[in-house]
Amino acid sequence: MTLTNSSRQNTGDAYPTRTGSTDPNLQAWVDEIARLTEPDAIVWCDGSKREANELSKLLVASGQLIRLNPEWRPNSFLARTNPKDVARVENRTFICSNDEADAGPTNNWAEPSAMRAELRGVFAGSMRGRTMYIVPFSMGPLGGPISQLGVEITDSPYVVLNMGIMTRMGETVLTMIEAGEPWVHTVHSVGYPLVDQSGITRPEVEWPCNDDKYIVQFPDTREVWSYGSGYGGNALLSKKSFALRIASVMGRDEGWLAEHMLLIKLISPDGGVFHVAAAFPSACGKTNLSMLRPTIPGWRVETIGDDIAWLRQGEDGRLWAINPEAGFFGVAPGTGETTNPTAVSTMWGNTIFTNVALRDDGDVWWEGLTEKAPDHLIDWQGKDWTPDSGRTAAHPNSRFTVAAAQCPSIADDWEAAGGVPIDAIVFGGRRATNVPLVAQARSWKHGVFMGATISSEKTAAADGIVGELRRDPFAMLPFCGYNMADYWGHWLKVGKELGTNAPAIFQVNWFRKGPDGGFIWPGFGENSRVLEWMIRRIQGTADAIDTPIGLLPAEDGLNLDGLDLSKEAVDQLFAIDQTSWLAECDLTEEYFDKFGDRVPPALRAELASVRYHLKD
Ligand code: GTP
Ligand code: SPV
Ligand code: MN
Repeated sequence: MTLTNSSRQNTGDAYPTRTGSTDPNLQAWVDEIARLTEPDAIVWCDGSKREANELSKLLVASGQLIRLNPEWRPNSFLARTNPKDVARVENRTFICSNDEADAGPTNNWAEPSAMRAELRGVFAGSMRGRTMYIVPFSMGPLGGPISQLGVEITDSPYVVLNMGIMTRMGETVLTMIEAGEPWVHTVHSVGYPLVDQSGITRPEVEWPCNDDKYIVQFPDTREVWSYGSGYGGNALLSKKSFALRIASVMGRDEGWLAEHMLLIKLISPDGGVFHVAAAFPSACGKTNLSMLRPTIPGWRVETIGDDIAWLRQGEDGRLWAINPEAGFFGVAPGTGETTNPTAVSTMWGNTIFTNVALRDDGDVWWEGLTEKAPDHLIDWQGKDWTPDSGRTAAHPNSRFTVAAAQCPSIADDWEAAGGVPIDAIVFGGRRATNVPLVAQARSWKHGVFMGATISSEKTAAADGIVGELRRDPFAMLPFCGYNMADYWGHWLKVGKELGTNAPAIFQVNWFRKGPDGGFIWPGFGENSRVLEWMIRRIQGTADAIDTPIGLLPAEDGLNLDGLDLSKEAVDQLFAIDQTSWLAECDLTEEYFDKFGDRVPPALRAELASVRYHLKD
């Protein structure tokens, strides 16, 4: 749909901003990108409330955002993307390391100078008729010892608004850069110039983007270039591009870890405090676990992060972690009062919704928000919808963007600059079969093996066939900025440094299915039972049975009090089928072989040990 009210008429001078930077490198880079992309105006973002208000007003006026009814959802907006721009595009995501082998077999690689030339071609004039925004941001608390700075240049005010929620964004970061702090360069264009080469204008559209997309990381120079998409993980470059792909390379070089992990503080009935970091693939339950309300008496969970963690060994020898983000970009469908009431209360206002449905009363709705759907909605594509339409009202990967500070379960010290000390690391995936509800690794090496061999059914968070089983080591398949086998090696090295201070490692699976095809485990708040077992294992108060694939809860070890789950169902949750596990080992060997001799020998040894015990 085209819109008559072009957004470019009144952008540049909408609010007072600085006009440049005293940092010569930053200024030269901005000038260079402006020369290449030819924007109408340049705006240096200050991160103020006023700026966010001006931008949202602008987007509402141009029809690119819908203001929700403030009575239900103050200062909140709905964005509907182009139906072709709804998820991360993994086949257009590139790791352009100087050496192809450093990208490894799981990443798309392109030769850096050839890619730079290609990018110069697509970015040439790509911001014509638009405003170019300079978005300075900090990942992690400003000035923290684990924190890092970045700047995103973007021609999307929707991106600026989201970055204002997802990061610590604004003027202070520019001051830090001007004082000499290092920073990561990121450039983004939706790839929809409003003026062509010969000066002919075209009208603005509801969701500008381009069929041709590029999400390009240059790990050696720590730069990101993103073109053609306005969607979350493709366009909010602080998130997957910087905080995972680039940061994982920084971590490899500097001895720390950048992970696709949630972070929680767990408080036991006797007041014990524990911190857990958990990696699950996209749309496999991180946000839900980070906001979990325990069903077992006396336990509390507080939220620190829901998607990304940066972890580093502290002076005390333990592993400490921060959430580098300041907001949540969460999956809407399935988020409701019964599953994740904390998320529902977090988004009471000041929230941007993307691709959810619009209610007649000007509020939002998606599948799972309430049990019963409203009688009439406008669906995520702007079409009339009724419960018998035969299609979902919200896109399966529809999302909410909201500040972490609004979360009622946020931990008091979630912004502690030095982070929190980690007691347990958890790996999970979506597996209908084989993988038990919970297993503990016998050692750090075995834990790294568990992480390296995660498989999960594909979700709507990325382009592709939903449900297809794929390997997703450490839930980092789409996010590791270097050779995955080297990354496993890096994890082993970090474990060696940590020694006896290393956290315990566990594997979980909330998604095992029974003979009727339904999930056996009730999940959500009941996952607290699994967390309790982990803590008791760490404290040495819970027994485990040693099985070929890891340590499983002993008979009656898992607290199932008050849960309506048959003995048969519990057996199904923990069943280890020898034949299918041996077949799984064959697939693991095939998978390892893809990485040739870069696979750490310790992981091959772990595989051999699992096989040996299975055949016992
Ligand atoms: P990304 O933001 O893509 O990284 O996803 P995520 O890992 O944060 O996943 P999220 O918590 O948003 O959950 C994704 C989907 O899984 C939602 O539809 C949830 O309702 C569903 N889900 C989460 N936890 C559970 C669980 O314990 N059991 C079941 N059956 N479903 C769950
Ligand atoms: C994911 O896909 O893991 C997300 C959403 O958290 S995105 O920001 O699009 O990557
Ligand atoms: Mn994620």
